[in-house]
Amino acid sequence: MSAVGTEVDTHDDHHHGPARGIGRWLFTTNHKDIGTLYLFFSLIMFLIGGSMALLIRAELFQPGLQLIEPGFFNQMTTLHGLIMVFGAVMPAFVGLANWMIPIMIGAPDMALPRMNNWSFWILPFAFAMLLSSLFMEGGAPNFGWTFYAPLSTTYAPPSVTYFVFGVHMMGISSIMGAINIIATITNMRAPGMTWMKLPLFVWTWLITAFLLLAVMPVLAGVVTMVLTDVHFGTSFFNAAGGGDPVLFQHVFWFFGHPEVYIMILPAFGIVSHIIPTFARKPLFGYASMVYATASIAVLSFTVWAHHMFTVGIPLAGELFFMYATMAIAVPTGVKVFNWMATMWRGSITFETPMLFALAFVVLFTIGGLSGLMLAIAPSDFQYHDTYFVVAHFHYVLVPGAVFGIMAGVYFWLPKWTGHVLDERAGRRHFWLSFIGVNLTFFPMHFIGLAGMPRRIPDYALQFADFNMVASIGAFLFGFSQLLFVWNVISNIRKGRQATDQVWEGAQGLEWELSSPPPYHSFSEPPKVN
Ligand code: HEM
Ligand SMILES: [Cu+2]
Repeated sequence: MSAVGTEVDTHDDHHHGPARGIGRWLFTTNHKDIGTLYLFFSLIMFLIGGSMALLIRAELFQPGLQLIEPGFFNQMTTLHGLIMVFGAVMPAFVGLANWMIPIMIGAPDMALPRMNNWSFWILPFAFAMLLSSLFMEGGAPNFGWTFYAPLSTTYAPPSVTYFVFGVHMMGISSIMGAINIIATITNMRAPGMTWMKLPLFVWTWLITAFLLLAVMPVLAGVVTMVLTDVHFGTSFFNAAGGGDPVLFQHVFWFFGHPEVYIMILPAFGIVSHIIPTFARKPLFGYASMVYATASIAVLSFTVWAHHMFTVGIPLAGELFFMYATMAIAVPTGVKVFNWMATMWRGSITFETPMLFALAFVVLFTIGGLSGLMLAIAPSDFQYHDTYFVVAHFHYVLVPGAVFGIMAGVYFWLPKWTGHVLDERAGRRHFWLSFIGVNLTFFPMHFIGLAGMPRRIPDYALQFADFNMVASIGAFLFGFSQLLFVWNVISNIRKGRQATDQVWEGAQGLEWELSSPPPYHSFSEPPKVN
């Protein structure tokens, strides 16, 4: 009988272990293996997307054109955005979900293991398709990650077709992953694991999976309309043919805004496990966390046109989308309050996962506050399409989503591998990332307020100083990620042995299992009292 009143039978001798060699990874249906594949894939994509960001920042280090010509700059910003969103952040969260959800709910695996294998293996093909467009005539997609029509229809390079096919495959992968996660959480919970006993990471992923199920088909629809406008003579977005380019923006952002919550809700879940562990206090307001997550997800369908305040939608529409966007701040505020209340009077220690989790709370809140500024329609007329917007979404995506993922990896990797990471290297990685990310994106608020547009390879002299600081910060941030890569690679096999509990205050079924856990985790469903 263990501390949290569960009975866990983990002896694995009657189960076959992993296969050997490349065959193991190609044909595995095991959630841990597939989790590992997703995480390694997203790390590679993060490094590719990050290198493109550094190329962009190298060009923007000084006014004038030094390194790359404007057309290639557009390709770099477009691919950077697409790769970071669909290739790095989303697969990383699916990787964490694959590793953690079954062992958190007491299930031997995901509900649909073979589909799980396919959900992963479709991704490398999708991104090979997208990246190969760099070597095609006319180059890679150059119309921004938002691929607005008519840039992506009338003026698109031939590679737009590969882009559409690539996005279709990414969407299929996400939809299959979402179905698997919903089926697993709904049907594979151990006896006694009732809904309001579910770990918060599992709740945030369940809600994220429903968001994915709702909006990925919308993305598939809008890229298909781009495809038919380009190849089959339809005029969905072609004004000359009776279509409407503004329609594109409505359909795209109906997907696009919930998409940003798909990239942050799982991180809310991760942080809600880490803060109680290192504050040595139970999470404050478990139920309100669940309801806040659900209301954020519902509200996220009602705000999409806040990306379009300047296209000329009617005043009543602007007011509606302005107030709806401000309303999202309420459940988000509940979460921040609950994390603070959990830490209040706790006996806090600052191991690397906790450092990333704390920076997540503080810097994500900064991103949220600039989001509130952007929600005010009249002032958004000034901010729209400037570097203020670039600063806003990078604060919610880099110290937000990426720091959340880093915190999760530092927290759970010792459980996955049975080896702890180098704590000193972890702290160095944290502080260099913390300084780097603020040096990069904080100055962007001010050059944006001063009017510097986004998506331009050159700019007026008065923006030079802050751009120089931002570029230096970007390189500091970029290179400090190599410390993380080194820490992971040099310790996943040779690091100091981890205990099963790993972190003293950690709670949950996953910490009942050995480190690393048996290949099939539980041979009998644990009973959760
Ligand atoms: C690693 C550090 C990063 C740096 C230094 C960086 C830098 C930049 C810069 C300078 C731009 C603006 C280019 C322009 O408008 O001229 C940009 C655009 C963008 N970034 Fe990042 N970024 C980083 C990480 C990320 C991450 C982690 C994500 C997403 C998860 C992301 C998503 C985007 C998106 C969506 C765009 C808009 C692309 C477009 O305009 O179409 N970035 N990034
Ligand atoms: Cu939005």
